[in-house]
Amino acid sequence: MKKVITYGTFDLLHVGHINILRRAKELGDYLLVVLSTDEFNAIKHKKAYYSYEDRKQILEAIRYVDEVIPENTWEQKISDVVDNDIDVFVMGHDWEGKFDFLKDYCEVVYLPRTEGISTSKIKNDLGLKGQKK
Ligand code: C2G
Repeated sequence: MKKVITYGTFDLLHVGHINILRRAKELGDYLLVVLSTDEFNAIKHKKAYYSYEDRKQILEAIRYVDEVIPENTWEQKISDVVDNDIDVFVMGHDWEGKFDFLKDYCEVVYLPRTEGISTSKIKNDLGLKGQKK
């Protein structure tokens, strides 16, 4: 079984998220999503609208997603890949090059982002400007 892993906050779920999850799943048989906790989001200077538990439940309802586990630190990726027998690491190309250290442990794939949509854009368009991102 070819196992794929990806990471993110996945707040205010939109087609950009669905597109990366679908394409990630297409690279294997099993997709593990490592979901940023509310505490880790604070470290990323992000504030999700939905709690970790709600974002986890939403992701688990997506056909492409097989498992969701918490992302608590920047440093957990090597152990996540090794401990879960991961074959492919996938991220959007806004992260191009940032996780190449994982090439010692698995294939690393950066996929094009979906243009014109983002959680920040949704918040801005809804007049939530100035809210903590
Ligand atoms: N994404 C995309 N197209 C968009 C928006 C997001 O392809 N229009 C992708 C991102 O490139 C990322 C994934 O969707 O691969 C999740 O995006 P975020 O929830 O914004 O995650 P991020 O804050 O980038 O977290 O340790 C890694 C971090 O947790 C990544």
